[in-house]
Amino acid sequence: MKLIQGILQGKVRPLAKAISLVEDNLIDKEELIDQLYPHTGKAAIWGVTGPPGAGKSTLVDKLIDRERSQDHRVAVIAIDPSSPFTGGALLGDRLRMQRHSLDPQVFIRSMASRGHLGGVSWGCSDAIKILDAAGFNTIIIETIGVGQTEIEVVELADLVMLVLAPGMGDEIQAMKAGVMEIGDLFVINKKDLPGSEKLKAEIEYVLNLSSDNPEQLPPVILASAQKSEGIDELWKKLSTKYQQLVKSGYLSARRKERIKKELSRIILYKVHHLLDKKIALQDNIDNWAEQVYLKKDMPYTMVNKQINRFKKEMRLDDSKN
Ligand SMILES: Nc1nc2c(ncn2[C@@H]2O[C@H](COP(=O)(O)OP(=O)(O)OP(=O)(O)O)[C@@H](O)[C@H]2O)c(=O)[nH]1
Ligand SMILES: [Mg+2]
Repeated sequence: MKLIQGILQGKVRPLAKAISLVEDNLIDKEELIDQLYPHTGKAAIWGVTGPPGAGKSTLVDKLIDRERSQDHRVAVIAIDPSSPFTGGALLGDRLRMQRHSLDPQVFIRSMASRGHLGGVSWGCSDAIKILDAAGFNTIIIETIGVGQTEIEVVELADLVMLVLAPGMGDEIQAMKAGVMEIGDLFVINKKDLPGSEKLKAEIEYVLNLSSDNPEQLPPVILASAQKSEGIDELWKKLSTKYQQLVKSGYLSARRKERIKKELSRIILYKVHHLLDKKIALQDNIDNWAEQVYLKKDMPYTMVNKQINRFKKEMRLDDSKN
């Protein structure tokens, strides 16, 4: 396939086309992904998350510089949390990193987090495979860390960087609930603003409390993306942390876990569609609802009747289920 050749050569047009294909979740993508898959596994995948406006994109922009100074090719996927129809954050993220758009070794793409079949992580995990096969050394996924979708996306990364900034008290309280555990590394951005030292101390305190191994606490780094301060330290810590993950075997464990989740998700998705079709839900649901509304049938009786009909059609032996 010409598209595959183009991707393996790292050409921008085929890349963009392939990512659109996975974004729309078209069936043609399956062959594409499977053919690219043997070429994947080389890229380092960084997840960057944190509350809105913490400075994630500005930070990513600066990290791209550091990566480029090592001659690394970098791809960024910015997950746009708005609906596919508004595209607000998309514009902000693009602007923040715009100066790299002329560099052919940097690829920046936004993906909508809502309104797509199978959810964002599906499209995103395929996009990562495409970029990986295209030979990008580093793939950065930026998501806004508030909801479940974002946590799912972060699960696609090898290493997760949580970006916080002073003056966002409520968000940080909310984040402590679930998002704190997923950070391999913490950045307190906007250190030029008051309250950053205090926030760093707070985060370290929370991390200390929740950790069973105080020796291995994730690093907390003060930075100012805007003023390019602390970027070198952050970048070095990122590299060290990544090496640690590789050496400890933790990276391969994480990747296997990811494959497990992905296979489960795809299987369940496909089974769901198969069942939907077999049971002819869409064709019958109005009628079934009417029967239940008129109390001619009870809800569970109705459901079990349909399931039994389906089992018979599929010749599923009841005793085995
Ligand atoms: N004072 C200060 N402002 C910063 C710093 N870094 C980023 N900003 C500003 O903070 C605002 C948000 O920055 P972004 O990089 O877009 O933040 P983000 O986390 O990507 O935002 P979303 O993607 O919308 O969640 C912008 O106005 C930046 O210029 C910093 O170190 N100090
Ligand atoms: Mg952003």
